[in-house]
Amino acid sequence: MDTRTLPRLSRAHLPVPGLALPPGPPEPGIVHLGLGNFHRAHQAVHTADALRHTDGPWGITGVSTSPGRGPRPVITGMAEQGGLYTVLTLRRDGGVAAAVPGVHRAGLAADGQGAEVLAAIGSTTTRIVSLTVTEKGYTSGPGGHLDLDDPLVRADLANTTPRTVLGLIVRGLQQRLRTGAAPVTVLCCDNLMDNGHQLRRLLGEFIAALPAPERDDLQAYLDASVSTPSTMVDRIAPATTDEHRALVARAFGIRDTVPVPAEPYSLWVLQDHFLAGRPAWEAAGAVFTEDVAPYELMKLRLLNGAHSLLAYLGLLRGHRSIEQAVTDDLLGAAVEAAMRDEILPTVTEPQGMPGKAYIAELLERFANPALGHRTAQVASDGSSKIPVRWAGVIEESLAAGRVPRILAAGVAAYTRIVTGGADAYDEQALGTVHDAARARLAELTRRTSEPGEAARLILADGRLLPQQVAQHEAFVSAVAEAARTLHTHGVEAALRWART
Ligand code: CS2
Repeated sequence: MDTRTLPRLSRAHLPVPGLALPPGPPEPGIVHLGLGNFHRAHQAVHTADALRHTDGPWGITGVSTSPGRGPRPVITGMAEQGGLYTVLTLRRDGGVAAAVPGVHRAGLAADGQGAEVLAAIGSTTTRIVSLTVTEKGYTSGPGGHLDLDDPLVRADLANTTPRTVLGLIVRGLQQRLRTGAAPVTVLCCDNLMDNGHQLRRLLGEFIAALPAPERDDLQAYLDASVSTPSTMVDRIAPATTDEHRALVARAFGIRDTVPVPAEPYSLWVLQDHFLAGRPAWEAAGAVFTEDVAPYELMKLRLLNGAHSLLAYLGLLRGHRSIEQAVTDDLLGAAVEAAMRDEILPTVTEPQGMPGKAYIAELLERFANPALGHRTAQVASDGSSKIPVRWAGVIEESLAAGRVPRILAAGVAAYTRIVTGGADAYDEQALGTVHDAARARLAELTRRTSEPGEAARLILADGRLLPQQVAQHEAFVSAVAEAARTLHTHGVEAALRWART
């Protein structure tokens, strides 16, 4: 189909005629860092729905935080479409629905338009600075502390044109100090445990590393006028491909260069600590509660934890998508067993969300064939995802006297993939697993070709899993044995070993 003849998405050409867009909010009260698919399918949709219910100054200035100069396709595409894009809700039965949030007022690239981003954060009309910058965007190192060895962090501490996310926020807060120090909420929407507290601690660590006069003013401002609520965010929104663009054209007769595919499920749980107001997100299904932690724990450990297992073991079995991995009987059963027997005992069930029912629902969600969620995408950045998803489960299981062997096989699969690359899985067919730690881990394991030894070296390095785990001989031996088995006999044998 030649899509060039179709009308481009605009307020006049919507995928569904008469689709009600929120009235153009007069002011972008939200600056959002991380203009990826997750934000565009989650917070933006909740905000649009909230605005349909209660009007307010809640337009969004979207900031792309990915490094690299030059035009960002998402910014250019949205700008050409008046800030619009289609959210394609893809159902398991093949049904497709379209939504157009229409809440973005401007798009900026942090790399190249840093001054504009700081001005936006500093503006008196900005009331919320929200973030979806992924786990690695927080520039934290061992123990979750600000990584002062990271050259970008060091440069941002010395320089007022920041390139890291923490640098952008702190320098933005500095601008706010100049424009009257109005209260603001910095809202973390990433898959981190206790994400509001973690962000606050990291901001504090960044500020503490600045010279005295700057440091003291900023710390006082952070303490008095900046809130950082914790949130649990959940919606599977894979990367956009040409197939999704073709689907918009075929199903709705519109040309959209930047649509977002997403599953029907969406959940947002937040603490209601907003110092300068917020959209009526509760009218859009968001849940406000003081105690977000049980929701976060359950979601990060069960959903994201199982996702990563499916991704690493799935890649080694030759699966390109999460759906293929979970519908592979052997792998699906092992991951279900890991969720039920290894992960569930370490989570507190939030009220109204029984763990067993949540697991059954997750298996259904993962098996949605319409999503095409790539294993290589979920497997990427394991060095910053595994500490969040698996470390606590493993640590608590070991403390309770259990060695979680399926998770050990998952850790082993990760070490095979990041050190073995194309030798471990079909990188050509399945895609590259990106990970900032890859070069360092390759160097660390350079002297050995024995997979068990390589796994031991990665654990001993102490960055992937905490010391108590990395020094637990029964667990380390289990990972080493799983790595050897994966290498010589494959996933089936490793899972048979893990489940005996
Ligand atoms: C995924 C998440 O890419 C990943 O690592 O596990 O993005 C996942 O799809 C979302 O957290 C679902 O809410």
